[in-house]
Amino acid sequence: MSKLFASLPANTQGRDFVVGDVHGCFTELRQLLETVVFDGSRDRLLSVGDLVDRGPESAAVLEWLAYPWFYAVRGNHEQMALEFDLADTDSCERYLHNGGGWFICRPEEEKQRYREAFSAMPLAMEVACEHGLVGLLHADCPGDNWNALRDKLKGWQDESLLSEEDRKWRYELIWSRERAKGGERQPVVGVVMLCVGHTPRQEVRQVDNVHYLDTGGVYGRKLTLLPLDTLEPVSVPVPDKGYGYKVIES
Ligand SMILES: [Mn+2]
Repeated sequence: MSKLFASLPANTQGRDFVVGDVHGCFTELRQLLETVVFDGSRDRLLSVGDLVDRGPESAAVLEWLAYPWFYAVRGNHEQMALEFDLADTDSCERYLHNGGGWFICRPEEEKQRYREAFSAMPLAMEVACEHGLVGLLHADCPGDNWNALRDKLKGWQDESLLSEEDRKWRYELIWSRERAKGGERQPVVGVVMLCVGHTPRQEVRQVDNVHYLDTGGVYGRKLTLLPLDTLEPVSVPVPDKGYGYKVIES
């Protein structure tokens, strides 16, 4: 049984950092860690999901997920890998279009190793820090209530047995751009801040108490790390890898 909601205790020894959508740009993630002098014996790295697809080093995700200091929630791209079905032409085309070629072409036994790792990624995570409780998930908090989200995810015993309604709710959690595009939402109750990715912007920005950390690294912009103590974003540029088709709003 996978654990779909994770709670991390406060890190009393070191620092916590949250990284935006990596999308296979692990070289730049290493550069970021060097920039902040990351110490794996006491610091922790948290991810808002979408570690894979489009970028050149997606296959390295297993190595990263195995690090004891690395904690990642599942993004819509990990979910696409989980739902990918070679026998379904539509799902193949959709995943290929979304940068999943690296996964689609792998032998079945390798795909299975990735599926096991992705299905073990929680859909949401919370971490206690000096500012209060911080939430992480990929796109948005359905219902704008963290306590309700926690209760719901803790109550899910088997993800393969979800009702249609719960599948829609999960879809919103990892795919929604409603708030990011100015839809009418409320601040998320139950956390001081919610860190998300999914909707790339030129800079880190905040809508209500939701912080958008995807700064379009894989689109030739930059990859960004948010230290949870200073809340001052740190970025490294990412060379343009030819995926610059996506419009990034300022
Ligand atoms: Mn995404």
